[in-house]
Amino acid sequence: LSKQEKRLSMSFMYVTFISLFIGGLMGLLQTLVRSGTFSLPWGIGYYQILTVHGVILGLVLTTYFIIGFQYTLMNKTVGMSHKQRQTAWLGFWVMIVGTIMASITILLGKASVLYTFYAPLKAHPAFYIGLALVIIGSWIACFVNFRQLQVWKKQHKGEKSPLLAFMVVINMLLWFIATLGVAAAVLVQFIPWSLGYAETINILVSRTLFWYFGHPLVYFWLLPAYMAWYAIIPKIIGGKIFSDSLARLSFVLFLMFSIPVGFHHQLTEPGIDPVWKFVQVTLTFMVIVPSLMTAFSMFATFETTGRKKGFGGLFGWFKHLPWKDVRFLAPMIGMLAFIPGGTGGIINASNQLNQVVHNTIWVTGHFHLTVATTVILTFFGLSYWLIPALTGRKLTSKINKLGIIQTIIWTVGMTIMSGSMHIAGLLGAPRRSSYSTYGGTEQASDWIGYQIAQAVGGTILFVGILLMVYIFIQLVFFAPKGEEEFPIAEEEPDAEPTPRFLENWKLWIGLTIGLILIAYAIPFMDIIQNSPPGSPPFDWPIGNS
Ligand code: HAS
Repeated sequence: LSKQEKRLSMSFMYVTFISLFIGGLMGLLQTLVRSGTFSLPWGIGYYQILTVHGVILGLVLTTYFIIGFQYTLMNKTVGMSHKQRQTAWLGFWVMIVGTIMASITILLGKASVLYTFYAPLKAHPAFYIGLALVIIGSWIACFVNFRQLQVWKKQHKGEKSPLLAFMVVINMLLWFIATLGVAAAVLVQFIPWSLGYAETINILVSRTLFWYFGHPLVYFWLLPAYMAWYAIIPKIIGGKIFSDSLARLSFVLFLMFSIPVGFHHQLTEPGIDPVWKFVQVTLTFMVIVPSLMTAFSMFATFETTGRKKGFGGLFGWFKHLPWKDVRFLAPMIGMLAFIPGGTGGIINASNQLNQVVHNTIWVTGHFHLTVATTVILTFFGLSYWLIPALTGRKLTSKINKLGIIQTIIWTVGMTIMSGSMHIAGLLGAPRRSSYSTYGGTEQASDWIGYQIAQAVGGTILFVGILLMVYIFIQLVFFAPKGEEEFPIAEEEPDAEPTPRFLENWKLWIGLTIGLILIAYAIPFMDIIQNSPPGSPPFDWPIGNS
């Protein structure tokens, strides 16, 4: 990687770790408020900090880390031209302007609309314009990545694209197609409404467009973790990629099935025909398949590597795993967390069970296991070698030890916090509520113990965040200079050749669009036709209604 390429990726990393600190602090404050023992000072609102927490960690940290990491992968595998780098910088600055605009409105209390920001909650127009800029900036990153692979393909006619480049392009395609929905809501509904050009807004349309984006968003977070599991972890444990074809197929399945499933977030929502909810739940169960393929593949990688190293017996291979290497341990705990995290997802997606858990703090527990453990621990695991590789330093054994302590703190804190969220949710405790005792009602007294446990877990997690930020500073400024290994695994030498159709982009994009039309076209038209008078979908300018 050239110096300029390293600087580009690092800029994204700085935003990531600043976000981690700010967002984490807000999380700590929330758990303290919910414990019933703490009130926010200086008139700061609960929903204000909840919005900062969700937007900064769920949207800003993730997007910046992912784009920065993916640039590194693309530059390493297929290269980046001068012009592409300049365009990438343009995307970065557009995203920064948008992020600053949206952050200021939230901090001033003018956009306490939560990270899902759909109507009827309304924010200052600068919040939506900021969001639109972040989306546009990220699209620039998409097109830079697409172009990088296209140029490489032209120069390597007939060759199979490098696995990691293929995966990045899938993730960016998924992001691009998904963000079209939220961009439409922001541009056509929210900006005119918040500026006062429209008097009303169609809430169901705004929520449907949000969830069209909101579910693939979670796979946009997950896929970079899967890139690491498929193609980086095998190298760290001294093995090879189990199957290039299986890895590509699972990514293709994510592209096709992660988008037409948004209704599983709207199962309790009136105004959507149950038949279409059923269709989308069926598709949700399809998107579980590539995760099961990934689980299979990971076990296969661990076992084959162990057996090659001579570890026999049913579980002998387990011993060879480098448990003391934080580059392995952190993502591995992430994988383990995905077993209950994914199971929780399957529970959420099942209609009857969703009636029990929807809008309870169980859902918050679910996404703290998935995004805030599986994904984030994998991102931390990547950072231990990625940051020094970008800053020209070395991961020392002392930092490695600190990393292991960080991983343990995170695991303990999250087990306590997310575990009590799951239990309190089953007892009926609502999510997104600033109340803790509900005026002393009997039912709330069942929850309060778990809410205190959440605060204990949240405090432990905040210590973990402080330690991670300290590690980041060490890796950027103080670790000894040197060359850190960039671990990309190779395929097994005797692997079957990857079938060519897996790179048939027209086929996969065509099928994706087809599935989206099947899942959304008719119900979306129904929603618009059945909207009550006075709530047209796009009431703009005033008077059209
Ligand atoms: Fe989810 C709500 C369904 C996965 C994130 N989800 C959310 C929300 C977020 C979120 C943020 O159907 C809240 C949104 C809001 O604010 O309202 N989710 C699913 C399903 C899956 C799923 C079916 N979710 C995720 C992932 C997320 C995420 C991934 C973030 C990264 N989710 C739902 C539903 C709701 C929901 C409903 C709405 C609830 C409501 O009513 O509001 C599936 O993708 C899960 C499939 C995963 C598996 C696990 C495979 C296991 C693997 C690990 C193997 C381990 C190894 C280690 C190899 C089947 C791959 C072994 C090693 C040894 C040493 C033993």
